[in-house]
Amino acid sequence: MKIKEIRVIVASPGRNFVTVKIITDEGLYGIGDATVNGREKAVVAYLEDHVAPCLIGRDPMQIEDIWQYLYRGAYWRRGPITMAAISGVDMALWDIKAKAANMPLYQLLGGASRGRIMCYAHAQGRTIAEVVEAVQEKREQGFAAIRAQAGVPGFESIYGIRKDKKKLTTLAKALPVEEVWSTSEYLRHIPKVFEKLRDVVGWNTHLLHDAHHRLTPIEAARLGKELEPFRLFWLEDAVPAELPEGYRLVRQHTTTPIALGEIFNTIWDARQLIEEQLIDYIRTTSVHAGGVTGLRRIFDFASIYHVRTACHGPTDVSPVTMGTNLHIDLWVPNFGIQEYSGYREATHEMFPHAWSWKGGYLHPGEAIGHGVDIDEAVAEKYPYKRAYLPVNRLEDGTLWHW
Ligand code: EZ4
Ligand code: CO
Repeated sequence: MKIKEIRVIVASPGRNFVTVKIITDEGLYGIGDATVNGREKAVVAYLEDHVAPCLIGRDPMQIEDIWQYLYRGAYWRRGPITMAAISGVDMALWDIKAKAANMPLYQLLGGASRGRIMCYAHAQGRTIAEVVEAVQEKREQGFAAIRAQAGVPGFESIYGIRKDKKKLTTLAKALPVEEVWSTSEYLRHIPKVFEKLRDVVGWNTHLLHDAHHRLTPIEAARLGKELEPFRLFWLEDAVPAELPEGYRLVRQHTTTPIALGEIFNTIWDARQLIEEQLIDYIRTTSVHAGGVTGLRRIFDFASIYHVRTACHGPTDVSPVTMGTNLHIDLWVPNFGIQEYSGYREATHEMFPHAWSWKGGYLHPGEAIGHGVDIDEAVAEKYPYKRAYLPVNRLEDGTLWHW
């Protein structure tokens, strides 16, 4: 079998997705996700100009060799753009291999270790009352685990929460929205949110929170400590992780479990955090951390340090990544949880998929391959639109972490 053609499809059924389609001379094809939110076209150029020409004519069964060829062979290793391109190719090749083997991907990985995959939903609101309502709504839908994000009084927009129409105009111009942030106000407010949530929902629902890289280690340590009475499932991305040893301080001060790694691209980004047992959940996901090949390596490594998996699964990773993650989730022995933000109708339409969601649980389905396809005619209806994530500033104007 030989790789005959590689198509890179960019479409925006509500948000931009970059999809790789690898077609073989035997008619089998595979699909991969290569989306980097806000920098999509860089991956498209990387794939079209630099990757595809090298792969035509190669044997698609040689997944490991192709992975190493694209990783070591580029000389310039790692980084989100390179790794998204490798991930997209890798997912498509595993899809082809599983189709050739006439098996769902999870069978090739070693078979199912569980019957269903626990996932968590997002709930958010500007006021505590709104957050409570949003969490209750997710509970009614059957979610056993819910990430709660709250606005901070006096601040217009906080991560994931936006209210005014003005912001939508800025979004329409497709430039980054600017938000304003105060760590001290946030730290005072968040424990009150979880105190109220525990009062209302009791102890049978897992509650999670994402600090989105905005704290210093000592601030994260204090937040973790103050949240201990409310028994969070985890505190996510408390501190930027370029300095992994910063997490030692967090760890020394709190028993609130720590989750990290949605923006990591390789095992090297996660190595020290895992080895020193500074985190409890590793959040790498197939589109950003090297596809099935990269993710499997990270997760096996994590398993010997008591670190469990928690694949990133926001709306900006495509249903192809979701499907791929679900096959890994079903197999991986040290599974923790899967993030699931859901998708718009147009996204489901563009990516027909065998995976399914019911209440708080997901399953990859029994289709051969990873079970996710792309409808190229539907993709044509939704052309790419430039779009960015917001940026974040302190009240004095200093650029901060979003
Ligand atoms: O903000 O994927 O846990 N989930 C998250 C996400 C990220 C987006 C950025 O593109 O933090 O919602
Ligand atoms: Co996050």
